[in-house]
Amino acid sequence: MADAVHLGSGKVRELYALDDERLLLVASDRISTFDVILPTEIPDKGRVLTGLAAFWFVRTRAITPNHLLAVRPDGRSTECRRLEMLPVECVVRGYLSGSGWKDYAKTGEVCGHRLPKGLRESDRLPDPIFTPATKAQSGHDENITGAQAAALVGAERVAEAERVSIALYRFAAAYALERGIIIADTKFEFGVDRAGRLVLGDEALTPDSSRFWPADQYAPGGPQPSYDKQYVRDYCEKIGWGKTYPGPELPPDVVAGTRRRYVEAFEQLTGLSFDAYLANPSVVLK
Ligand code: PZK
Repeated sequence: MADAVHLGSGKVRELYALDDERLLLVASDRISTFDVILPTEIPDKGRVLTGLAAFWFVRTRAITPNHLLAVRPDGRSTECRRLEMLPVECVVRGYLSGSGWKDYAKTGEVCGHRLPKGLRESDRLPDPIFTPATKAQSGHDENITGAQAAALVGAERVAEAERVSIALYRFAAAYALERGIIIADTKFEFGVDRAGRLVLGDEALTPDSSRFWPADQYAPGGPQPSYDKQYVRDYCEKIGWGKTYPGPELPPDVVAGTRRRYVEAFEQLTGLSFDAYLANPSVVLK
């Protein structure tokens, strides 16, 4: 880290340049809820996300190349190839939730996809849909149509990103469901390498970039409990926090319960013990 140059901060991550070709993504233990970063950290959260993303990168290499070069021994830092990132977030939805549900309830459509009538909140869609988004001025993601995405990055590139995104989602959602986790939707970020190839970047198929639901509690017709953040949300509701900055400190039992859920997601999906990952993060790469 001595000569890494800080390039930027995300809500819960830091980005550094290692050299002209390599970046370092560092996942912190910060947690956000209702778009506010809380003052209390969840120990090892960044390691869980880093390990899970690396696990998926290795297992989806036949679907798409990705930016992963190495996971550092700290378990929270990913060395990755530097790409030219596309200014479009590639969201795939397999279930009707969040802004997808809101748009459908208003218009019967999500990002230009005409959907069957009569769907309920959290219903599974007949087929997963590609619903691109851009980072708006507000910092919030804004859904856009395929045509708007094409105007931003070119029609062929969007078509390629859509095909790869849907294939990644289908693979991961089927895999996760066998292990008791519904991936309701997920966001991919792609870049282009020097050879002009589309490459998967960022952090993929984690509970921070996706909605994970416990499959054994799935009950469409309303919102679903979050696999990872439900204790935090319940606590925030209980104390009547107004969901604006600053967020509340979390009590130890909420921290412990939330950490346990992140670790459980890691262990269920990877089939590895999290202690084994802490001892040697490269276990997820085998
Ligand atoms: C890249 N971000 C998001 C912002 C973070 C992360 N492989 C790459 N090549 C070039 N740029 C990026 C990546 C990746 N991944 C990712 N911004 C640029 C971001 C702030 C902090 F940790």
